[in-house]
Amino acid sequence: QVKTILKTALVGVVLSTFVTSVSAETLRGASMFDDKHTFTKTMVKFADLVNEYYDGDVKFDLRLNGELGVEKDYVTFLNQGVAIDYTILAPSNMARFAPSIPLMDMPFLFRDLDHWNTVLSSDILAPLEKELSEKADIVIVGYAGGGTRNLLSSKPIMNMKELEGHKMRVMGAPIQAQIFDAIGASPSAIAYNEVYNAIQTGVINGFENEAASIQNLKFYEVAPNVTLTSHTITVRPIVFSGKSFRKLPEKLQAAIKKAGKEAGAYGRELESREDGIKLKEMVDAGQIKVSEFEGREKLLDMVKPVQDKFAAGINATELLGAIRAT
Ligand code: MAV
Repeated sequence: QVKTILKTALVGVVLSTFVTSVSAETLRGASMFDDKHTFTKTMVKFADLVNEYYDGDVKFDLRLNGELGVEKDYVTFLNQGVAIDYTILAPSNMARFAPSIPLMDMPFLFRDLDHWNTVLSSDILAPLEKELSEKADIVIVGYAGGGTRNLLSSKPIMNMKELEGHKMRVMGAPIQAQIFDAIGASPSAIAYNEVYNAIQTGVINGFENEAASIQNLKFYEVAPNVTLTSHTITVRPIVFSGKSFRKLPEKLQAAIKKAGKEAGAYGRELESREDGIKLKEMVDAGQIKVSEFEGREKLLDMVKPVQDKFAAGINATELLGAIRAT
C-alpha cells in the first residue's frame, strides 16, 4: 500500500510540474478605478501589447474598482510577491520601501508638460528605479500619468490667506506633507479610500488630485472647489513585482518591458490630453467650481528649499539639479 501511495504521489508531482510548465501564465493586476479611468485603460493596453509581442500563452486578470485595495496595499503586495503581479501607482505611495522614489512625483518638480515629457522620455530617473528595485523589489516597466494635480476643497481657497492652516490630506510620503506645510497648509497623510469620508465628516477640508481620478471617484460630491495650483504633473510608473517578474520566461520578460514602455506612452498621451477636457466636463455638469490661486509664483520660492533639503537627504542633489536643468 505504501508503494501505491508513493507511486500516486510521484505521478502527482510529475503531472503538476508538467501542467505548470505548459499552462498559461496568468498575471494579476489591480486598479482602484473602473474601466473608464486612464490607469485602467493603460493596463488594458499593456496586456494587449504583451500578447502581441509574446509568442507564448499569457493571460491577464485585471481587478478593478479597488477590489484588491488601494495603492498603499498594492505596494505591500508587490514587495511580498503576493496577490498581484503588476499595477500603476504613485511613487509617493512607495516611500516606505524606497525613500528616494517620491522625488519623481514631488510637487512643483516640473515646470510644464514639455519639461515633464522630456524627463520621462530620458533615462534621467534610472538611479531612482535602481533603488526601488533593490530596496522594494519592484520593477518599473513604463511611465504613465500626465494629469495635473490641483487643490480640491469643501470651501474655496483662492489665496495665501485662505490656504493658511487649511486641513488637507496628502499621500503618505513625508516630502508631500513637508511641501504643503511649507506653503502654509496643514497636511496629514490619510489613506486614499478614507479621503471622501474624512472630507464629508469634516476631519479635513480637502485634498489634492487630478481630474481623471476626481471624476472617476466623484470626489466633487464632497469637495466641489478646485483651485488651479497645478502643483504636480503626475508620474505614474507601471510596476511589476520583482518576485513575479523573475519567475517569467525571458521572452515574456522582454515583451513586458517593451509593452510597458509603449503602454506608458499611450497612457501619458491620453491622460494629459484628457485632463482639461475632464475638468471642463465637471464644470459643465455643475460638479465643480474652478478658481485661480492668487500668487502661485510665490509658492515655487516657498517650496524650493524643502525640495533641496529632501534631495540632499537622499543623496540626489545632482539628480534634482539635472531634472531642473532639463
Ligand atoms: C490619484 O487617484 C492617482 O494619482 C493615484 O495614483 C494616487 O495614489 C491618488 O490620486 C492619491 O492621491 O493617493
